[in-house]
Amino acid sequence: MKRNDLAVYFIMGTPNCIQEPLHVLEDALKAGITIFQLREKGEGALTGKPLEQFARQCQELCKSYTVPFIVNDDVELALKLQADGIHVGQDDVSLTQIREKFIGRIVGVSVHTDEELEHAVKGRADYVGIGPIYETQSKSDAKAPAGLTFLKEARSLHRDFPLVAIGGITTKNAQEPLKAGADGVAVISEICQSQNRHETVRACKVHK
Ligand code: TZP
Ligand code: MG
Repeated sequence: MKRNDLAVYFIMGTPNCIQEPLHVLEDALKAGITIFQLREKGEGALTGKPLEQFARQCQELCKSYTVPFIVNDDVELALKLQADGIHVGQDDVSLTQIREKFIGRIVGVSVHTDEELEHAVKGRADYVGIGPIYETQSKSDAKAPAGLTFLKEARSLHRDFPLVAIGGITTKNAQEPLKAGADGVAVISEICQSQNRHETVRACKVHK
């Protein structure tokens, strides 16, 4: 993957949406998100066939805007749909197992420490997610906000490795992680709840 693919990484599941989820996704695609992750979690989350059907609809939409479609956690679903990639945390299936199954596809891993970062880089992850940078309401088991320190360190250790910042990112603070070395920002609520997704996506891109 190219580092620029991470520029505006939209993450969504049906429980994150106030509006019709497929409308939210299409509006975000029109607004210029560069990658999408389906993360179907929390109260009322779809499972089984309804999840598969929704995932296929998301995938179709992403295809029509040539935006990579990534599945969070669910290895089986990602393989069944031949998704463009998978994103896993430290408590999910191991990177070694996933890397073998996702040859030529995108593998992303969430990391919080130097050790986890080195393991992800050595294990040939395609990118790592670093966060939560700021306070977030969107992940029930989120760790304490880490600020920019670890992100800066990760960038200084790996000049060219694709890094995306996540957690509490808004139109107001997005430039901070970008200046600190992130290739992009991963966003749930700010895009899901936006009244003007063109403006929101624009504000989340690097201001030159
Ligand atoms: N991982 C770390 S923070 C987070 C995830 C999935 C939630 C990010 O959501 P928001 O609404 O952009 O803070
Ligand atoms: Mg996970």
